[in-house]
Amino acid sequence: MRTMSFSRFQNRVVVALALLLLCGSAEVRGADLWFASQDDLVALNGAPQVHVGSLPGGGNGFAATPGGGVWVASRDLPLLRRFDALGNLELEVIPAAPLQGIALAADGTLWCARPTLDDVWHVAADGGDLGSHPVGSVPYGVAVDRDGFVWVSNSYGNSVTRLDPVSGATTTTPVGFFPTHLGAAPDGTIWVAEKESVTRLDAAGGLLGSADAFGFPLGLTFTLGGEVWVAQQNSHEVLRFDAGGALLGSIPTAWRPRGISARGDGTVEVLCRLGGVVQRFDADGVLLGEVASATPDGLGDLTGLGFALCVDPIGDADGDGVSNALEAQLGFDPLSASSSPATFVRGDANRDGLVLFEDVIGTLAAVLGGGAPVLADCPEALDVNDDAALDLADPIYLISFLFAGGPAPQAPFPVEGPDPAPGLGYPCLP
Ligand SMILES: [Ca+2]
Ligand SMILES: [Ca+2]
Ligand SMILES: [Ca+2]
Ligand SMILES: [Ca+2]
Repeated sequence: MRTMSFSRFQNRVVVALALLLLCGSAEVRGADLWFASQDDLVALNGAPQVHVGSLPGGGNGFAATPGGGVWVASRDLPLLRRFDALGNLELEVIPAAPLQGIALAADGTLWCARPTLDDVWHVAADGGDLGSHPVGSVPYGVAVDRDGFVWVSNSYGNSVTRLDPVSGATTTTPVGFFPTHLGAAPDGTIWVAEKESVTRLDAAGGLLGSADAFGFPLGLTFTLGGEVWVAQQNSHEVLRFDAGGALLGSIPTAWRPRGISARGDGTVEVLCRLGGVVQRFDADGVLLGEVASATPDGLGDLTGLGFALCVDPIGDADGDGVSNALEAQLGFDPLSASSSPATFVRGDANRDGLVLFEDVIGTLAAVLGGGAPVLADCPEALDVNDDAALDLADPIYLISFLFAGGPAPQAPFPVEGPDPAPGLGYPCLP
């Protein structure tokens, strides 16, 4: 009797815990933005924010993972933690020294700057120690570029080190005074925030140029639209640059902006540490709204867009079949499967995935006004030569390809994909 009632009690506890877990997971759902608020980890998916768990010693370096979780390096303690997309603590590693910037590589390993050891430390995806490489004096920021090279700013050495992770070879480029955070752009250039300037390097470490920035720039991010936004903590503004390094303007923010990260929907969020708000801007710099938070902080990739665009452009973070870089180029969200361009095979009139003689008939019928049903949803697939005109040249092109060794249909072909130039020609609906 006693045993039975205890077991019923146990069942109720299990059900209650399951319900609690379900409610919690529904709120976090792979954060759009991760950051630290004092000693808490916060997930922001619009408002309200969710305080996920505690971050002993605060949070400094952040690296969102493709799975929706995040690595966090503590600000005050030698402590590295990884949380999954629901905010559950997955891993806890105690490094030999406190960490500063951290960055995720395409293979899932993590690179961490260790200022007091003058090195960069390599951590396996399971938290294992993969060794370290000496860099310059007091390393601060870390970035991984699209080719897998690791970049480290040496804040006291006034230089940037490029590390080949395979051979361990390094090259070092002198830059401006007190370089801090840095990032590798989608085009492979390296952007470095310094005490009074922003410096650009090419993919080999050559100096491309430097812009004055007297507000102590710190965080920087690469937007979906191809701009570079840099938070200036002392002048309370964000500088906007084009990909070539030209200054486009500045956006006023709340007090002490430090962390900044672009989202896959084209917006950008700024952590205003002393203003006590996270501000969200549209792609033109218009303030869309803000969420109050106690000393919001965190540098690095807070959303996962940096990883998707800059480290793993050929990957498909959201699994919708279109690569991260192509989605960004077409204006879709690389982090959301519900935002995807329609895909098709050019020349495939009946949309069965194959290009055969029946597609010649379908294309011919559509061009001659036969009213093939496909015209309603994907006329772009019928524009076989992709010249933004539907005419007899298209079925002729297809016949020539299928039966006379003529050139293949233009992209996307033969693998299904999105229209590479959707601004021209015709629509294609999913
Ligand atoms: Ca995708
Ligand atoms: Ca998508
Ligand atoms: Ca077909
Ligand atoms: Ca055509």
